[in-house]
Amino acid sequence: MIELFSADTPNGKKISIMLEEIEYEYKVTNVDLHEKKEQFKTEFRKISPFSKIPVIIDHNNNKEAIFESGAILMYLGERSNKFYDKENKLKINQWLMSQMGYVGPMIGQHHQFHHYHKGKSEFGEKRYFEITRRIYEDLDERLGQSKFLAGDKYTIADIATWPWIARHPIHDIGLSKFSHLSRWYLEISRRPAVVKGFKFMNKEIEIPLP
Ligand SMILES: N[C@@H](CCC(=O)N[C@@H](CS)C(=O)NCC(=O)O)C(=O)O
Repeated sequence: MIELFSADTPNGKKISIMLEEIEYEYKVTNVDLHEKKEQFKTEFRKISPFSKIPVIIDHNNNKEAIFESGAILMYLGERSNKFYDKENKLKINQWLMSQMGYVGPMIGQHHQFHHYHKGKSEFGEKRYFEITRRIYEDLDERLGQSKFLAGDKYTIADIATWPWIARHPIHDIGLSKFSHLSRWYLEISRRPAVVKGFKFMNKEIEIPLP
């Protein structure tokens, strides 16, 4: 059994979707990031040095806590032998690392300036709006050449990126204007494991359509 320490965020959803995809049994422990600020509790910091979700503990294998969503996806991909083909590892790693180092952090700033704290910084709003638009354009271009991010097959790179695009209603970029990105987004949205993993903390929410 895998224990998943998480919250209902794009980084959190990456792991619930992966666990659903590989059909591993898992138990979710909610970490209240806002009211109780449980990420800063001493016990949690022992398994997450930067006080961040997601974290997993694989009770059937190494029993060691694993933090960082990219590292967790690689671990689960290797352990299950799914969505992380050895022959295509170099490509998958590039698209996964781009998500980890660029797509997620930049869109995350866009959420802060454009959605959660609008009016606080004109510079921040403009900067991250533009960067998010460029990310949509660049992903659209890639997905015009390739079925999935790292090639013909759905991989952990798609699993890492999709939950960020699933917040498109608050981005105000207009996902439907990007035909290849929309095609990829919709195709992944129809996967039963994605539908289940998306609702891992809130059964009421629906995947937003472009
Ligand atoms: N690079 C990390 C980022 C994780 C992250 O930013 N988690 C956020 C929620 S999406 C968090 O735990 N924030 C709490 C905090 O920073 O206090 C990963 O991908 O696992």
